[in-house]
Amino acid sequence: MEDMNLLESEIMAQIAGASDLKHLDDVRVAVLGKKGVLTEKMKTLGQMEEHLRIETAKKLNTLKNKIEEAFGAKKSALEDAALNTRLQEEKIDVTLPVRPEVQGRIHPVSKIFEEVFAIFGALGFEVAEGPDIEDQFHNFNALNMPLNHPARQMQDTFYIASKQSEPFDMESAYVARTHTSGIQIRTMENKKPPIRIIAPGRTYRSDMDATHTPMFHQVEGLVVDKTTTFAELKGCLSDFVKAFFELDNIPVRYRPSYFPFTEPSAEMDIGCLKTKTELKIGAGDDWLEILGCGMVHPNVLRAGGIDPDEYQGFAFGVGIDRLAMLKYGIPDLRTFFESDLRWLKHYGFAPLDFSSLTGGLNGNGGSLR
Ligand code: 2NL
Repeated sequence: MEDMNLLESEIMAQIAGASDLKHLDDVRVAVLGKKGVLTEKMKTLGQMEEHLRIETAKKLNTLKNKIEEAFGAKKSALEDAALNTRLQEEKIDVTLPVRPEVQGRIHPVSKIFEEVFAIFGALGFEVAEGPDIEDQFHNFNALNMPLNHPARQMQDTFYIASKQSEPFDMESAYVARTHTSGIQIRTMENKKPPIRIIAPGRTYRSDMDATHTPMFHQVEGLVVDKTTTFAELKGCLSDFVKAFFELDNIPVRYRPSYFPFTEPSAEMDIGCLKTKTELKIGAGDDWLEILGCGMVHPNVLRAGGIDPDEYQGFAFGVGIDRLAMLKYGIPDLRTFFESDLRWLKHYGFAPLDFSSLTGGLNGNGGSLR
């Protein structure tokens, strides 16, 4: 008995004295490990006479529980302490001004994403995200693009084998998403209307020339409710282009078009003036294609678990890289992805030049350009 009390206070002292998690674990092994003091004591039970054995076993078990509890408590105390030390050490003063010698700039693509978020945020949209690697259901089937649809053909989609070790199997393969529509399908699957989201992100197609890169950026939008109409789409998208180009009035027109996932489908153009050297947006007799849009196809609503007899919706898709080229006069798309510091210094934005509708999309003079 004496013996047991002494053992307990010794072990408790060792636990209390552990200075870090490694030290504590060494103590744990020395006490509870295969050759630990307590384990060794347990082993002696076998040789004891029955009455003593029952008595001792009870005490040892009680002691073991106490010790395990003490280890647990000490472990979380040490973890808390370690976290606090780390938080102290890694503390940064975010109110410090940016050092002028800082080289980093916000990439024009990131800047456009921010502007688009600010505008659609003010129009009541939430931002939704999803995986770059999609299954074929969310990238194609659910979007009214069945197995033999031309857009699914090998040449423009990157396919990824579902199991590395086995021969390539077309049916179970994943794809690098060719649009961000899968995000919207997932939203419909998981949430009852009203839905009002934008889905930004990287998208991938096997295509490379002066106006196409294998990775590009897109924002899609989706609105679903009982009374959503094409008129609402038109109002929403013309509000968007006016805010985006920071003009009170921009002529817009909708040309009939075709997408498998919308019916009717349209392309939206904005008025502009094209001269030999300049492109002026918002005035003139020329038109510039900006985005694709339409009313969500009933098959797509159904694939997202929404009853097309009860709900309807509109959707749109806009290329972010092209918007950046237009707004900031960047002539070659390929330069976007070359990571050339001189290019980024020329076209990039100051880190704290936030986009907002009240402060101006292009910030309050903080640009370093
Ligand atoms: C374009 C055209 C578009 C959509 C994308 C969409 C998504 C769902 C349902 C219906 Cl989940 N439609 N997306 C609709 C129309 C056009 O993109 O030219 N993008 C750059």
